[in-house]
Amino acid sequence: MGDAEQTAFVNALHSMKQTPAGSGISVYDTFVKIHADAMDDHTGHHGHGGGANPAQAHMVPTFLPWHRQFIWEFETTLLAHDNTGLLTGLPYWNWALDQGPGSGPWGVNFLGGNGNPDNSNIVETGPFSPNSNWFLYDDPNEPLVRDFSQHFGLGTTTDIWRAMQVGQYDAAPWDPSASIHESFRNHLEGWGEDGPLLHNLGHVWVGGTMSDVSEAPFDPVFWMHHAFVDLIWSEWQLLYGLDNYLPEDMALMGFGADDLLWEFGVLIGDTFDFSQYDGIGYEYESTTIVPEPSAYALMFGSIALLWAVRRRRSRGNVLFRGPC
Ligand SMILES: [Cu+2]
Repeated sequence: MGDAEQTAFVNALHSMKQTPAGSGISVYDTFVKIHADAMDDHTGHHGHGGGANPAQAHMVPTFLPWHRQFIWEFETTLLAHDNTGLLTGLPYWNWALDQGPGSGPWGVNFLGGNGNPDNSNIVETGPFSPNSNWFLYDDPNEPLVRDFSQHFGLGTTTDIWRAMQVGQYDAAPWDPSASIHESFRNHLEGWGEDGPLLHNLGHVWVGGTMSDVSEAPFDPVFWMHHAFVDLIWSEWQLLYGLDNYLPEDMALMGFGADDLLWEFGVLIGDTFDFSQYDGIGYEYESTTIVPEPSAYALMFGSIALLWAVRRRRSRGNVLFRGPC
């Protein structure tokens, strides 16, 4: 992403944050609230159960479809708030490649850096600091907080490769205890027995706002993190099949491909083909075939070359998600 695109991204986010939605909160905050509310099913019960409207966002097979639809709706809204026409889609944060506190999203003109440990880890640099009026919707005094981990690293290309070896989408009991050797979804979501993996590591590593599930999308890096998680799922789908989803219908009430993602009013199965989305679809720059681990690291290292090639393709009507 060039400087001008980064600025366009920042400005579009602020435009969403300043535009009121019908609910009395802003367009941006509406998305934060959808994610917070997704912890509960329609009866207000925490976690997933057998209700007609189960909680589908986390710790269940629909983790990937739910977030695919969620960031798609965010992305199309974001593009409507970009008055430069420079944005082609969400950027993604390739944390396997950009692991340092000074690389990837963390520029002073982009998402800002780590929080200040001497001031409650408040993010004081960049355009999402208190100076830029970036506060949580339900607590107008609560700023963005980051606490880059001293204890955990981010997922690596080898970690991604390991997840890619799991050819089965999910496994009973369809929750965080599903074996990461049998459940690609749980492996990528990151509920490892020995500590967080991949998606969860991203949240834990950034820390602060990102490590609180009811606030995480308040940190704009959330969208770039989930775009990369979605990229990994999309590459898995290209290896194992777009419709390769579990559980089968009726095996777990509310989680079959023919069931509804009820916040969004689309079928779970409607999210599988990312090239045909809402009649538009999207694609990622740098889609790769998964080779052996050593070659995979090499591939990620040389991805800039692939981007250059794919950049020249006609974009047509398709949204384009590139690296940040
Ligand atoms: Cu989430």
